[in-house]
Amino acid sequence: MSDQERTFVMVKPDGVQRGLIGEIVSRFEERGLKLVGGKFMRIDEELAHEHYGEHEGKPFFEGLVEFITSGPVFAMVWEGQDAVAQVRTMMGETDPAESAPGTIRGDFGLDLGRNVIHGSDTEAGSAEREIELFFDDDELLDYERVDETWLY
Ligand code: FUP
Repeated sequence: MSDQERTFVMVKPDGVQRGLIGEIVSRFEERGLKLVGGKFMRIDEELAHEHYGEHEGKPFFEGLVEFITSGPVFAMVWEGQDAVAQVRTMMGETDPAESAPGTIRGDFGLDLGRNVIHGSDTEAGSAEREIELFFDDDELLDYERVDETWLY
C-alpha cells in the first residue's frame, strides 16, 4: 500500500441532470478508490471563478461559469493509490469526442462544453487546492474500507 493520495472529483450539472451520479460513483468504488467526502451542492459565481481561475479571460470562460453554476453538482473526494492520475485516466480526455470508449467522458459525452465530470489534474498541489476549496477538514472522513487488505 503506497502512494495513497486524495483527489477532488465532481459530477457536473449535465451529469446530475442526466442521472449519472450513481454510475460514476460506482465506477470509482468498484475500482477500489475510497470515498472520503461527498456533497450535493450548488456552485455560486464566486466559487466558480475561484475553481476555474486559470481559465479567466479565455473565450470559453463565461460560458463555463454559466454552465457550472446552472444546477446542482455532486462534489466528492476519493482516496487511493495514485488516485489523482487514476481518476484522470478513468475520466478520459477533456473533450469527450477524443475520449476512448470505456472512459467516463468517452461513454457518456459528445461535446466539450458538456463533459459530465471534473477531476483534479496531476499538477502538483491541484488536488489539495480543490479539496480545500470545496470541503472543510471535518467533512473528510478517515476510515478503513473492509476490502483494503485485498486491494493492496
Ligand atoms: P479538464 O481538466 O479536463 O476538466 O479540462 P480544463 O481544466 O482544461 O478545462 C475545464 C473545462 O473547461 C472543461 F471541462 C471544459 C471547458 N473547456 C471548454 O469549454 N473549452 C475549451 O476550449 C477548453 C475547456
